Amino acid sequence: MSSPTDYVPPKVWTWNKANGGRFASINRPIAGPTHDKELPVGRHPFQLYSLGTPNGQKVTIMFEELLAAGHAGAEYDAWLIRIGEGEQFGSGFVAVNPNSKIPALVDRSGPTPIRVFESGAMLLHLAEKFGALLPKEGAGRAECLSWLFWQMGSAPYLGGGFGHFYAYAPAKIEYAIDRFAMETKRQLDVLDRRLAESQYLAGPDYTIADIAVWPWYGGLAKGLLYGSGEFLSVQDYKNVQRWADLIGARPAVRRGRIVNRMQGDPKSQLRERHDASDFDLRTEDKLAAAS
Ligand SMILES: N[C@@H](CCC(=O)N[C@@H](CS)C(=O)NCC(=O)O)C(=O)O
Repeated sequence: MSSPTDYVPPKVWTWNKANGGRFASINRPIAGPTHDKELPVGRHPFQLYSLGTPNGQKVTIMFEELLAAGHAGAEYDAWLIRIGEGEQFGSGFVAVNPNSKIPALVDRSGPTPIRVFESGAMLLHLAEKFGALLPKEGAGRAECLSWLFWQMGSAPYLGGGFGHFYAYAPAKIEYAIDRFAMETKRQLDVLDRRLAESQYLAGPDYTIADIAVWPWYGGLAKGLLYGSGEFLSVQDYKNVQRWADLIGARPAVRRGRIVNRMQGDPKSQLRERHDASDFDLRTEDKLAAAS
């Protein structure tokens, strides 16, 4: 193993603004808004403020699935929040999500707007509201919620741990990459074993558990996250591969994953979504470019 750094933590931590990391310009040790900025409000019952990262994709995929299933009340406006420019610290955004992270949702379908933050909470809120994609009771419901919360607890090791140290940190630290690569592979194996015995994560039916897990672990399995497919030997996880392809082929998933997208081929990006017709004639181009 390469030698560890000679860093000795001081008695009291202080904020080193220019730490050289990819997100040094937006990371802060304090919460709250940095500036006044109202959020725009569109005409639909749901207002989503987001970005097309895996956490953002969960919610746009959920909306597209609900609409595809005929829940017309699930119409939504998806506004772009540029986290690289600090828009998550605007006063309007912080009022919806005090944690200053995308996605943030306002449910305006009733007399009083309801704020929802944390993507897992959004999936649950929408599933309960529309009676969709969540088993109603018993073991099926418990299994679905278990995998949903598994994703919320596990992905920070993948993104904030492995992804950060493998792709974004200013130095390659063997200890950190090794620790989080091991945990990421362990998580892939957890999924692989589950998907060896079950068509979908919660059982025979597609649910919000699949919608939560797919953008992270499906993307990872397909080599789309951090350029790490070969490093992690993702092709070895055959059941995850089968499931990733199955979910990825769903038309609603193909639409949802390009909403609020800012990276990759410009043809693969639908930066804001305010109407079903925004998936215009170029949609096939966009969907093809995104895969
Ligand atoms: N647990 C949260 C995680 C959200 C999250 O980490 N969002 C990231 C983008 S994927 C973000 O907004 N980062 C901006 C920042 O940290 O300032 C969720 O699932 O909603």
